[in-house]
Amino acid sequence: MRPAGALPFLQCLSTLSHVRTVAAVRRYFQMSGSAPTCTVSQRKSIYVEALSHHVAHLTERERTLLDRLYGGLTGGHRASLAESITLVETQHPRKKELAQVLLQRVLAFRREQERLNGGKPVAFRVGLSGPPGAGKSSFIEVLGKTLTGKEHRVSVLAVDPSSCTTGGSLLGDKTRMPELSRDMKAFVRPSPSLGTLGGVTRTTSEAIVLCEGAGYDIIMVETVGVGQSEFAVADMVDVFVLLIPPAGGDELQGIKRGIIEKADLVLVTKSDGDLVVPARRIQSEYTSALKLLRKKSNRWRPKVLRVSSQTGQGIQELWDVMLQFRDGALLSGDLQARRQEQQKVWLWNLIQEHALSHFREHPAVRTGLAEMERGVAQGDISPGLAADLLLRAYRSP
Ligand SMILES: Nc1nc2c(ncn2[C@@H]2O[C@H](COP(=O)(O)OP(=O)(O)O)[C@@H](O)[C@H]2O)c(=O)[nH]1
Ligand SMILES: [Mg+2]
Repeated sequence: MRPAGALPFLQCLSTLSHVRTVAAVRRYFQMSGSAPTCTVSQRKSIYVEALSHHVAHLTERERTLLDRLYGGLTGGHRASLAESITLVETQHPRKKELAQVLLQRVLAFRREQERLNGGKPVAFRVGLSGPPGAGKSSFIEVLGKTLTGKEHRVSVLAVDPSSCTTGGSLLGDKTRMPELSRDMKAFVRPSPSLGTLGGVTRTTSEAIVLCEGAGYDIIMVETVGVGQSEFAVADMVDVFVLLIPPAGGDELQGIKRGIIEKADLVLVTKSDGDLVVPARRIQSEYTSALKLLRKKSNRWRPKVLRVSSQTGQGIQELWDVMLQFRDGALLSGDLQARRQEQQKVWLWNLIQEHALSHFREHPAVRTGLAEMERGVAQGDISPGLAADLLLRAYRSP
């Protein structure tokens, strides 16, 4: 098994240029090729070697900055965590490299904690999605407060696709979590308002690692059911929860079928006052709908529960169900397997993103792309032939 540290390591490759690192990288791949003879500790030493070249090029100021962030973060200081997340969110090339060095150190720290924890993950990652206004932030606030009351340390991260395109926010999370934001055992981080959705989801994954390194044992990621963000979030958490409000006539509409399939739990929100009756109806609709869907796991049947953030009804029961889910998944190894699979998906997402932008930026491709697109759209040339031609231009030196 390749350690989780391989991911930031591979991210480093794209930014490293000097010869000695390239040599280390080659050795890494040669060793991986001869996998049976390559021990885990040999591989680890290669990561360390590649990274140390990176570190060797740090200026004194950069080194001091990273030491300060690492020390503060692993010491559980919120300000250091916030600053570290800002570092992973940066678009600045050099700072991006520094962020990778920091992440690699935090990953090593977290792995050590997992080892001390009997190989089990040190934090539980909860993804929450649903249409705007479903009551996600209100719910996170109430659940978060319940958990900090039980001595958990809770962090809340947001992925907001609208903030990427318009700079506006559909989540409006900070303002809706006034109590949790003030709670010393909680850390609430709004979504960055710049960048692409791909970039934001990547930095959210990295922010999860940082929060775990800072000692938060419950990580909640909030997103809206708009664009593809909920699929990205489902791929970075241990349990994925869909929140549905009890309003409107055609409730099942507007919620993508694919995302219902991804849900481990469905929560019907606002089950209080006049809304209890429609909430019950929606609960039974979803319970039947889920029965028709393909089973995601043999060990877990998705459940539909009703909650109210206003009265607190159902919150404790929901948390008990989440713990049942977590404990079962830990015992069977499903949780660890899911995380390993997510790491691989993530690796391929990054490769696709980089490879595609490399392709698009190739001079010959840039010259021919618009013409090919026009030709394909008008039916003058088949998409297959156009792709062949562009790829040939890309491959030619
Ligand atoms: N009656 C009732 N209203 C709620 C409840 N939770 C949230 N709301 C209301 O629903 C609206 C949207 O809530 P919010 O948490 O911001 O939803 P989000 O967009 O999904 O994060 C707000 O006006 C809340 O006051 C609830 O449990 N009961
Ligand atoms: Mg919200």
